[in-house]
Amino acid sequence: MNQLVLSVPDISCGHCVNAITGSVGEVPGVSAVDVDLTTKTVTVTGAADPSAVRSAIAEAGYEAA
Ligand SMILES: [Cu+2]
Repeated sequence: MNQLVLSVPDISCGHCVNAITGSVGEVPGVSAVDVDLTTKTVTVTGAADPSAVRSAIAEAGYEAA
């Protein structure tokens, strides 16, 4: 099972966490999403295409560094 860790500096509150979790969770191949408010990172577990994960984060209104 692959794991992808992306830094998303604009994560600032629970709303951000929920928005990104929901959007990335819909990407095909994603089995788990963990958004860490403290470290401002998004950890994606599964076989998802990394570019699709980045797009989902962008659709939620954020940008992966
Ligand atoms: Cu927020």
